[in-house]
Amino acid sequence: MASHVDHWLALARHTPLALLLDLDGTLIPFASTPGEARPSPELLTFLAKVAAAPGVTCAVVSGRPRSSLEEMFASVPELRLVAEHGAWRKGSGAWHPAAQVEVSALDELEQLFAPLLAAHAGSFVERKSASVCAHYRCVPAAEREAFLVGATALVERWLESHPSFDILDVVEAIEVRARHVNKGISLEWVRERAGVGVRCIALGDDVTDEDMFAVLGPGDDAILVGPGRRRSTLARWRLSDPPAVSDFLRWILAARQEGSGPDHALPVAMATYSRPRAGTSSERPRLLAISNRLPHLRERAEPSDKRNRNVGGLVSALEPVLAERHGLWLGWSGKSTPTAQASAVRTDAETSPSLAWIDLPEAWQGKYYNGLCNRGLWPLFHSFPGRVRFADDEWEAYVQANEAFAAAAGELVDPDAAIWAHDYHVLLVATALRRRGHRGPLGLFLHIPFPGADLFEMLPWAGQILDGLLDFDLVGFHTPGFAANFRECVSRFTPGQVGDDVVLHRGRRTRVQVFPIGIMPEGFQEPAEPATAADVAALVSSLGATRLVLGVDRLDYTKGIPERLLAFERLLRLFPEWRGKVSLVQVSVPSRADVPEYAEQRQIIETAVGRINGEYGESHWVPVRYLYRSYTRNHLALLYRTADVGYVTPLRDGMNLVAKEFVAAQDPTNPGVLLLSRFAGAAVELHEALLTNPYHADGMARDLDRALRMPAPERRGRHSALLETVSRTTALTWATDFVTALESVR
Ligand code: GDG
Repeated sequence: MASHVDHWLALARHTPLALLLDLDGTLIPFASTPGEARPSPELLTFLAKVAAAPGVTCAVVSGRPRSSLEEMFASVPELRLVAEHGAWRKGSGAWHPAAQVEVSALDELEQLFAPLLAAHAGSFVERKSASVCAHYRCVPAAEREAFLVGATALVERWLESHPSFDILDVVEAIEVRARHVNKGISLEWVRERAGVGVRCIALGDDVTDEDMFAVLGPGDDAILVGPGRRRSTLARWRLSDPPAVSDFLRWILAARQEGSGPDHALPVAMATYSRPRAGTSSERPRLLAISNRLPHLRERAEPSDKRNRNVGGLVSALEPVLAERHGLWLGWSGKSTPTAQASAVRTDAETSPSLAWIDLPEAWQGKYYNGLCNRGLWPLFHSFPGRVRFADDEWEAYVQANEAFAAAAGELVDPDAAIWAHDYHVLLVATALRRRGHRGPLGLFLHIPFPGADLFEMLPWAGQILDGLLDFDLVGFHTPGFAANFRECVSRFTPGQVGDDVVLHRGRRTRVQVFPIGIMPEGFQEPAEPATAADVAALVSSLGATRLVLGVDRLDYTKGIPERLLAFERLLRLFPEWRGKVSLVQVSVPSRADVPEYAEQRQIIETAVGRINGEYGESHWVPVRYLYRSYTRNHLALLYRTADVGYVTPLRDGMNLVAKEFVAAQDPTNPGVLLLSRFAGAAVELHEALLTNPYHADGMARDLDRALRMPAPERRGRHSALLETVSRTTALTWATDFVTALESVR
């Protein structure tokens, strides 16, 4: 116990010190109606003393409406007040709103309660700015269950079409509130008022206080107020009831008195009922990666296709980083459940890295994955507004899928573990994790571009997505341009304060940083296996050309494959001397085939290939060989090495790893030329590539001609500079840099 007292003495004597005190159930006991539960005159006098103590900032953080707090604490102007679970705050002057809320949605919900209120005497609805609270503490005991069942059903139906709200199980009431308004957002506000180096103590009794506990820093502490083992909590300490809270505050004041110490015992006990989980803390992972798909189940590789397992740069990069930190990787199995819920989380520790996965309801495949992700966010973020299509039910499925990932994560790691989320499928996972009480560092890396503000504004849920991103502690992008777009969107569409590499929003500090992803170059420098060598030799001889131009992509409209074919066709027309001498091999890996735009893209490509071969082909020469399939890495590496030109011309791309793989695979004594779209993220780093504009067929044809004619010394010079870049910033440095930044965010 002595060490507990030392801990509390150190904290109590710290300056500045902030006390965040919930009201009902913490400072005062519950009564039959909120109106009857009030602080006594003695308590008010005592709170005035606490709030006036030098170096102490004292805030009452309550779910009550402003008017109620205003009236109760009128005699204690030194107290800071937070009303309606964080929606309003009052410092030394007037009340200020903390966030915007869809008021009309709450009006609608309030009206839906009317028949239920009429049927159950004693029930009433309390309307707040960011929530609607249906109280049943005065409903006769025999009717309470009926009221609860009716109210829960009503709210759950309403929530199906209002995913930005959630339901709170508060004491003797059901409260529906805007997700982004919670007591956690008041912490940063109080901190700012208390001053640099502040340590906080938060006290509360119900689930809404967990939001406050969740955002406490390492020097802070939380105390749950209540009689016994009622529920799981993030608080390490416990106080039995409101009188014990007053005793505790008295003890704190006494500890701060110079020369003397507390004259009564510390009433705080170590909580014995923290979050129940399987395994001991030391066995549970300290780092969790979350991505939609798991490495060996990615779109380009079926689970049964062993050739393609674990070949990607992401896997090779994360594997050592996760292993070193006892990490785990969570994703969607790609399989569906027949129910409306995600499956329980399953794990496989035999793989490296260890994997965990959930199955998602069948309906979500179309709505969340093919819908919002691949027909909404993907084209929008890649600046293809004409292909964007949004639907409310898809957004709802997206919110639910993010909830499901957060719920699974909560099963797998402790609330203080670091979590690294990947890509546009899980942009809301931090919000869901925070709500569930996660307080460890949360990071997101976006593998695709971040669009400019004019495009981003097309997203009907732009505000929610930005709020979701700003619930992470660290957000990473491939290029400074994407990071700048993000900052621009934040400053245009949120009240957040935007700095060079930091955003302050709703009491959270989010670091915005650039981490260009790389590859593991060694994997593309291994000698070809004999069967691979024979296969590639046969392919080359079947073409009948001496020069080879190579394209390798997932079949996706962002990759600009039709534009690439068109430019190759223009090469044959503008520079007829190349006819019979150069062939284009285009490898297109099947992808998202059940999304109509992708099936259509395949048609367009096959038609163009047929047209070019029909017009230019000879019995001894095939202008374009189109391979709609995937290859092993060893096979790809030899194709890269054999090619004279790496034809990497996406219309827009986050990075483009094929460009880097092509560089890594070249023979340095006789390297091929990388012809790279200036709209790939890779163009920011790979300056020595020949940069081209895929929207300009004639220009790209001329660049292709230049690449094919480039003299060996120039090719070698460009390649050695490119190889230096590709070898310096690898997949491993990328993952290590991100995780190191993530672990040090707070
Ligand atoms: C997203 C972003 C960003 C291709 N064919 C085969 C095969 N591949 C591999 C390549 C490469 C990967 O697929 C493709 O990566 P990209 O970076 O080019 O593109 P996306 O799939 O769109 O990836 C992108 C990336 O995330 C990482 O952040 O660079 O901008 O869009 O590694 O080698 N792999 C195998 N067989 C094939 O036939 N095994």
